[in-house]
Amino acid sequence: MAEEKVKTAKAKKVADPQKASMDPATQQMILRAQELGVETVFDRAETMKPCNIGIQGTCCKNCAMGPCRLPMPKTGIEGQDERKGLCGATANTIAARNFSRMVAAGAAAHSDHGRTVAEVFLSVARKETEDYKIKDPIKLMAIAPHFGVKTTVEVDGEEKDRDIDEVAVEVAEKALAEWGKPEGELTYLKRAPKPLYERWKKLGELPRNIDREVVDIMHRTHMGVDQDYKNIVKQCTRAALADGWGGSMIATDLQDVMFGTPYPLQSEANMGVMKADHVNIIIHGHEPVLSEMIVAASQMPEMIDYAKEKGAKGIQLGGICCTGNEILQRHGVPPAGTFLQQELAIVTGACDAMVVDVQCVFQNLANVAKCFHTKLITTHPMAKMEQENVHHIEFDEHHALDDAKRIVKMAIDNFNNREAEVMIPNIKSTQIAGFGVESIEYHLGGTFRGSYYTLNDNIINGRIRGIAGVVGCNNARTRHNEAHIKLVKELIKNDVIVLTTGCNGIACGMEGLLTPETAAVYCGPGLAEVCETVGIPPVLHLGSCVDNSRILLAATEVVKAGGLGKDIQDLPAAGAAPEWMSEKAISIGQYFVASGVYTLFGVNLPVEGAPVFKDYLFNGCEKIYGGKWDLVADPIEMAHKMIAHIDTKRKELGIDKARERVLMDMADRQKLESA
Ligand code: SF4
Ligand code: MSK
Repeated sequence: MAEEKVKTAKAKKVADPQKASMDPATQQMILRAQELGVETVFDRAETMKPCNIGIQGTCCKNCAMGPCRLPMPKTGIEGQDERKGLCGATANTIAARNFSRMVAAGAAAHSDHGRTVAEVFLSVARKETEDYKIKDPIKLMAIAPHFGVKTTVEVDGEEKDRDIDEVAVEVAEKALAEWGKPEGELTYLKRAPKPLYERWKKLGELPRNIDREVVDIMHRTHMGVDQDYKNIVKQCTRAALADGWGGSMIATDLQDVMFGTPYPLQSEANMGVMKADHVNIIIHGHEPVLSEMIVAASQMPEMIDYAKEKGAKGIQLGGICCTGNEILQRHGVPPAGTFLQQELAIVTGACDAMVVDVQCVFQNLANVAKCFHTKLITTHPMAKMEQENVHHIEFDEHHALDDAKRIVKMAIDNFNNREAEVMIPNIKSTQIAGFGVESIEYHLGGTFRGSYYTLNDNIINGRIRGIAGVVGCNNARTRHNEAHIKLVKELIKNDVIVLTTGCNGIACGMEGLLTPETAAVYCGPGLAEVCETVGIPPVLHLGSCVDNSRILLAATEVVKAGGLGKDIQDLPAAGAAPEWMSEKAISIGQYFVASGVYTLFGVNLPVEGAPVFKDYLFNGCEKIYGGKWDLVADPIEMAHKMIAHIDTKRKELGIDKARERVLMDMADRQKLESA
């Protein structure tokens, strides 16, 4: 019995479920884990406190003369900051180096994901695999010109469409070259509004190729190289832009071409999506290349029949993190939880297999799986686990469907091995997910203009006060989901439409904020009216972490539609990651800042020990990029800082008065209705 296996765990300080999470399903499962003696991240957060110097960003271990630790003196810095490492590196240099290494790691993670997708796409284009097809040829034709690939050819003096396979091969080759081309600049940068592109050019910060910008950071932050924090931030920008407008954007586009561009669909969210009488397979990580095949395999009649033979009623898939978001937005597979719920999905006792690829995967999953019957399967060559109970089935695009069938069969064969009593919280919410640049245009675009005209019109007339991008992780140092939900609710209450990705998207789904009906309950009158008229939720789920590129392109479309300035920095818009934890979030933050967005993070930022560097990120950057960083732990205060920024931008655009009129109209109308 699982209970017996885990009784040996030593009695340790454990988390208070109510304080650890705002989500009742998570609270129930934390308690359940504690009853079984299974340790989770919530308990570890009680016993391990963060390093006081690391958290300030001023611990350097870039050479063996260190680690050199430069904490802020308790009284603060008065006069000259005399602190230095053995080599003389200042607090600014050390914090900037650490920050930029986070950007490098984040950009590398997103972009390497993009590279895998591009490699699979090349195999598809060359017809080396039967398992994947081009599902969205229209999108292929739409992105081809951005790579300089012609979509038509002249035949006998007439322009004809080029053969789609030819276009696909050329796009794939050009896309892959973005990682290592010897000269030039990234091709997608020109998709940004012209003034933004020109600014990056003038600053000399156009990324050359994706890999080079990551390597450059690792070189210049080596002991004894770049010792000017401003110059280090310049390189952060190049690498971050290579992520947002490069690796991530290519990942999103090619995934859409191969797996289909998402359109709104109905699904559910939270751990209650798991079913006791079904084979449950939880898919976790970030790269959807194999999970696409697992979705296909789990729908095959032969697999469903096999599951029934074993006594199950069927096969239930569930997602965690962004692989979950990928299969949610294209297939409606419901997320079983956010980043912090990954261990708890196994604690249900009903997880027959958990399949993980890359990023955000806890090594402790192996220890939790050991206490239950769950088969934990790693699938990526660069992400294995040392524990013996972990299976490795390596993804290969040439036989991906066979690999996926093997995994699904393994889960089915494991159905009857359940040991612990199954306990699945009976908690889930309905959601509409699967939005994107194209579907926003469809729902909020003008009927005749085919652009973001209606969205812009509603921003200009003030029904929609502004746009917020709210994204990012959970962090066990804060109450699970609380900052996400409080922030989003406060924004929509104040008529700010929210575009979400990543674990914020899952958190909003769990809270039931991703339905059109939410608008009447939580939104201000202007946003509620728009959502009701158009039939959209006030929070639009745009997908996974790489899909933050969709937010960049949506902002660009808003600029193009006119009336709201000439650049992203002119828009009444702001971005936030209230519960961030990943290095990828720092890369995302930097590319949003460098694209002109006021970007607020919660929890903490490793800059407090270097006040001059911090001031550069929080104030100096605005003069250069139009966007800047900020740190606000309280989500309501964060919302109001975002709203204040949105209002400033409205004033600069001369549309602040329009909003006052619209709200008066609404109030008048309400008065009339109640009379
Ligand atoms: Fe210390 Fe300088 Fe070495 Fe960093 S690079 S560990 S500050 S001596
Ligand atoms: S999964 S990066 S915890 S959003 Fe993309 Fe969630 Fe953050 Fe991982």
